[in-house]
Amino acid sequence: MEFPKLANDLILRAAKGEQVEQVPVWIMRQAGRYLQEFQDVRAQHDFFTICRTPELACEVTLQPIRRFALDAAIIFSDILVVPQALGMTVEMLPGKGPHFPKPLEQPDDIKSLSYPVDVNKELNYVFAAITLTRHRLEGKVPLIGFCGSPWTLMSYMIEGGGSPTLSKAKSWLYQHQEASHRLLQIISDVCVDFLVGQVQAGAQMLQVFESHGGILSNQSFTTYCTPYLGQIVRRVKEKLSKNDLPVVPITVFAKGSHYAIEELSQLGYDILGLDWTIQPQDARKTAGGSVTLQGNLDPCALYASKDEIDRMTRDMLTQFGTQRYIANLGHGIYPTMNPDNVKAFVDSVHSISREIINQK
Ligand code: 1CP
Repeated sequence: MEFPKLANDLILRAAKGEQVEQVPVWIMRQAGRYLQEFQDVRAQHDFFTICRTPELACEVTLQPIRRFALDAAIIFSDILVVPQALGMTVEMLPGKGPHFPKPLEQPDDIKSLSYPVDVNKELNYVFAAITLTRHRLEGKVPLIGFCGSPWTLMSYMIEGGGSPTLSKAKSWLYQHQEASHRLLQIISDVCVDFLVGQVQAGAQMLQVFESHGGILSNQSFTTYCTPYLGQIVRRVKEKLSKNDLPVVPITVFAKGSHYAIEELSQLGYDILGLDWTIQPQDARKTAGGSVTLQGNLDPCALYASKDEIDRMTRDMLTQFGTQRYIANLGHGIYPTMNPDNVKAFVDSVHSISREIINQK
């Protein structure tokens, strides 16, 4: 069945480096706890039940689109659906976050993973949610699919949840190098099929979240992140074109990996997501002109007054420039954010960027 015709392709044009008349904007974690309507759904359903029920996942994906003039929707899911597909149990503890009752403790535990994974069976619910959402979006904005990066997922699978130091997962990189590469390869293989499946289901852009890259040394990043991130983008694009699927723009967001901007910009990703610690002009210089940049307002900046948000947005747009750029926060929005401030940010990006472009 055909999907409705796309009315707003601003973000796809920015991704490809085509001219835009205003800067596109979306917000990492735009569907979630800061919205009362999400809390209402969440009060009735367990987190992973929402992910696994296409009607519910679709509904919460659309919630921020109804409220704000966002230029993209991102499918409601979680990066931890991939460890689940590999046979691991993951629970979402209210107020605490993800919890793996049986994390990987030693290299031998890799054998307990269910691999290879038939993603069409194990992650079919994500594909069904994407297809449903593409229809319900009625072509208003493009739909983004996503996955976690191999290292970020490996770190959760070993730590068993969030951790400030990731010392258990990092110790594998120093004690069990061969097993680390084996695990990273297994996760990469699943990510490739998962991303291709999301495009087949209707995703019009993809993002890989390397949320735990910044905790590594530059050298560990180069050894354990870059090769797999490169492999993923290369293999996904090859498979898409071989299967006559659209070769959609792909973003890599590596939080905290300021030292890796140059290597990340050379992997074949169309868009490089930046956290708020990075100077826009430095990133532009290091990444070169052939990738689109995305980011990077400090998520906390949205606690400021609307006038301040306006001022900081103008500053950000002036520094990034208005072309080959997608506005976003430098990381996910906080659950205690006032939605009015989100609206102020989104509207500021549009009005100020139009003003700058029209002045030229
Ligand atoms: O709107 C959207 O962005 C779509 C939904 C989405 C996405 C893209 C969710 C819903 N999670 C994610 C990605 C995700 N999940 C990442 C990458 C982005 C990032 O760095 O923030 C990561 C690291 C996770 C893992 C995860 N899931 C955490 C972090 C835990 C930690 O401390 O390490 C948490 C708290 C979750 C749960 C979660 N995922 C999503 C929501 C709305 C929630 C809150 C859970 C709830 O309602 O109880």
